Amino acid sequence: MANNILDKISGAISIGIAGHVRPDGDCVGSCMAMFLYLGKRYPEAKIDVYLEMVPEVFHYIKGIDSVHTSYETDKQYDVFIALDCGDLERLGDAGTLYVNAKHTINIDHHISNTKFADVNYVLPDASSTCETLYTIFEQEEIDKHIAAALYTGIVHDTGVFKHSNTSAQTMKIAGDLLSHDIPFSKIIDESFYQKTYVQNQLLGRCLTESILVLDGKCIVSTISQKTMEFYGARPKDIDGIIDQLRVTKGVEVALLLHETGTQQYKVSMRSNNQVDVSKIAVYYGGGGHVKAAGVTMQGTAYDVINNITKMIYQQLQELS
Ligand SMILES: [Mn+2]
Repeated sequence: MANNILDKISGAISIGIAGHVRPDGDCVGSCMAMFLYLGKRYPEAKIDVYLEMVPEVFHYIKGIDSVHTSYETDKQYDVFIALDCGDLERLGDAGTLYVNAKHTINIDHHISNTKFADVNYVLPDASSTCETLYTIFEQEEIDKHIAAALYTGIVHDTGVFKHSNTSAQTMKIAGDLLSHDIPFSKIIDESFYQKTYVQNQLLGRCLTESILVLDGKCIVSTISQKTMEFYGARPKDIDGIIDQLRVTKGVEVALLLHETGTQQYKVSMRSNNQVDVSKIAVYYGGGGHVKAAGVTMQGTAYDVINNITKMIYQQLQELS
């Protein structure tokens, strides 16, 4: 089955490739791996890859400079390939190009995938779209550059082989990719762990100013608009701080309050075990998953913390 997925491509003069809006590592990695692979297999074809934007951290991927970030919507491709997209909507502005194409292919790993193409290849047990692609590509065509792109996607979607989607198969594939002599330490550090100086300063402040409540079961930190302005920080710069708060020993729930207006806070919540933070987020009009949720709330920081910790306390009481 896997080997036929790309059959429609042979003979295609023009091929379009796109991933989802707000591209992450797996999206960028899979689009670039496909771009490089098809470029080798079908040198006569004109291949375009589209992404809404390209995060700077993926600069090391070969061909990244040829990504199109604007869309000529009147173009018609012989084949258009959607990668790492659960549904057509996720393609964003590339959706028009996709719909206009003569043939469509959808390759993904989301269990919720709506199979919206002529040819669909979805592996819900795969860690990432990059892992899925590995099962399609001809082994002898995988070179160092394709391997680096695939490895990037696997690393990002597994949180560096940590999340529960990491399987024995994932590790085997990652191991095989290493045999292509890719700079794996550099890929992991530069695209995943590296922070800017400002990001580290904000992280440091949040950790220093954090407080423990509920007998050490809950950790809370707050970032004011003033602090954000002081560091010249963008909202993106506080990504990941909540995860560092969460791994504090003894903590069950971590809360990060980001002041986004007068008496308005964007609250991120993470739970380690039993507490369902999505219940709390939904109660206040937000949403998310059992262990990761968010909500925007009005009031002073004190009010917000009080209201949320009360609900965490209730859940902890019910569980004990
Ligand atoms: Mn993915």
